[in-house]
Amino acid sequence: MALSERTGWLSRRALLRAATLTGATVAGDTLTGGAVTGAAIAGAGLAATWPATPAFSATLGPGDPVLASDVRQEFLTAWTAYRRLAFGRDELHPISGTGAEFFIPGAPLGLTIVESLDTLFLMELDGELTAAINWISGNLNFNRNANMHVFESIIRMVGGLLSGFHATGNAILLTRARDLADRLLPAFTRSPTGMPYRFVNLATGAVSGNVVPLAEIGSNITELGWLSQLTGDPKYLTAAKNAMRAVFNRRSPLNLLGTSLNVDTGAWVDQTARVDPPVDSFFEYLWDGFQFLGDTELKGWYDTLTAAIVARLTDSSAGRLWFRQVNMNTGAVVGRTQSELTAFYAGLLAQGGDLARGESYHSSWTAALAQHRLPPEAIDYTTLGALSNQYQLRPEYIDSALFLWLATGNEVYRSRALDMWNRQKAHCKVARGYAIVNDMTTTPTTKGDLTPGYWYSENMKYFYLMWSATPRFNYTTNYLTTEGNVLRGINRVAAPAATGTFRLVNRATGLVMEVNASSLNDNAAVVIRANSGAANQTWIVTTTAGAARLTCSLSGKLLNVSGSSTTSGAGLVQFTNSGSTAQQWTVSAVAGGFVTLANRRSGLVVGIAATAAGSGVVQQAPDGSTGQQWQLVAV
Ligand code: DMJ
Repeated sequence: MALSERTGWLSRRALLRAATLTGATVAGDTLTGGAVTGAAIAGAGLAATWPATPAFSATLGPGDPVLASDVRQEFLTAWTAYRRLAFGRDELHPISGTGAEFFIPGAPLGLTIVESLDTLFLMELDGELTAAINWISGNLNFNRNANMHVFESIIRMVGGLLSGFHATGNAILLTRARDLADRLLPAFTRSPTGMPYRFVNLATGAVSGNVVPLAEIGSNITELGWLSQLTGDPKYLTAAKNAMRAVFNRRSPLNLLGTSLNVDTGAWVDQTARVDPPVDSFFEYLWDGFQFLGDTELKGWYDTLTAAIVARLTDSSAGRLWFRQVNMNTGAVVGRTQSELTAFYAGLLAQGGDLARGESYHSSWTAALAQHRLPPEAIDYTTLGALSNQYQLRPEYIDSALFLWLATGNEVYRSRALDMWNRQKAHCKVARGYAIVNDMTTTPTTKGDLTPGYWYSENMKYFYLMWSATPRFNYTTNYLTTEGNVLRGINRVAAPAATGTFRLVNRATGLVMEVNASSLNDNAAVVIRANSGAANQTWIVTTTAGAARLTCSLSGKLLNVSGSSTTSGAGLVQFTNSGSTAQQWTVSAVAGGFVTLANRRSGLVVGIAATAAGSGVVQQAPDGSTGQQWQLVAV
């Protein structure tokens, strides 16, 4: 039985309470009053109806609940660190415990929130998704008098918002995506060639940066095309298609493309033909424009250019397939290196119909990986030696493993993904999640202080999809963008029945509330501890007489105020249920999606006695500090 038909283990699992997503929802992804019109889309040269082309048809093996849970827990650790320390900032710096901006210095755009939207949905972290959407609704503002990087904005922000809209139907996400796209559109419309400039001032529309690599010119047709579908306005799709056509029309007599163009003059600046970045996803979007939008002209361009790549760029080293760099006009070889990012091409070749070459190319990267702890940023493929010892938490090898698995059902690709999962855990893990690696040859590896936004959108989603068998994903008809944003194939099914089991993560420390040592006994003290994922760190929240009870998952005993419960400073214990008000808590939301837990009898609030791991939990007079605030993270 195909994996997409099996959802049994998930529905039996203890899962989170289904949260109500805020904001208006829109049925079927179609805005009321702005419905997609076939005429508008046909006018832009595309099929008038949404193509239902099944992308994948292989029979898939069963999910692996243990691995899926592991991925989810690791994601949660990183996400809760971001929630506590950098919520709304573009990216988390997990080592210093701070955040920083990716796009505009001083102007947080919540990149990690946007990158995480559909991953949160797929992992059934609905409460966290609500907090994310609330932040977007209240804070995300694109009216900035600053230059924005057009390519990164479209694949990360527009794509992320659209995938969130696909997952939830929340209209605010589509509104924000459209607002950003409208602000970015001058990059296309002010260009004499139709190929976009690199930067646009979001407030004024002023454009800059006229030397642009192909990935930046042509990795936008699925995001912009779908925006046209959703709004009924063809201008987004038209801009994207014109840019791709302008590039295709400048191909060499060998049907090869170079690396970068001057978008004012249309002249090639770098005539190196390559599959590597910064060209890579240009080819991906030719195929995707066909697969996702049904544009057969794009498929023709993909076929023409891919035939030339196969004829002129394929290389063999030690019997393995690689893609060299050549001059686009002469075909002369100019390089034999490979970027890690090019590993995506294995999956693209397979999707584009060349399964044998796709599988072969993934095996080449598997051989390279055998020489290193992690995939190096770049290699000399004639030796498999690293040209850089960095690994920036890149997703491309896993990305291809997912698509080759979907295409073939061959378990070797999940084995390769598992190998990468273990390597990521062994060499990239830090206390607050995962970090890029600046030097993979040291022991331990030398970490860099960054969790890239794409890690939330790509790596963790790919791993989770391979092992979760989630009913929220259609394993046959899906479409994922170059940034891993799901634009087709999310099933908006409700989360399975609630158990209301949560971890309580302290806002000040990030430590998790747990039952101390002899946790099966009455009177065991409650402390905060680093997260181990153990059952003595999870709490079942149920409502009784209008207040919450917190039951320890391991012992089944209730969180209780010890001794003189009206006294500030009294410690907390777990105790068999007495039904007393000392065992009942008022859960109140505070800013940022955190909660306070006030004891019903005393009115005092659960806080921590100190900041260290292992310090006791007490009830104290409310002081508004973050030490008295908790994140309820559904498990
Ligand atoms: C991601 O932003 C996207 O996958 C993009 O297409 C290029 N690669 C990065 C991550 O490596």
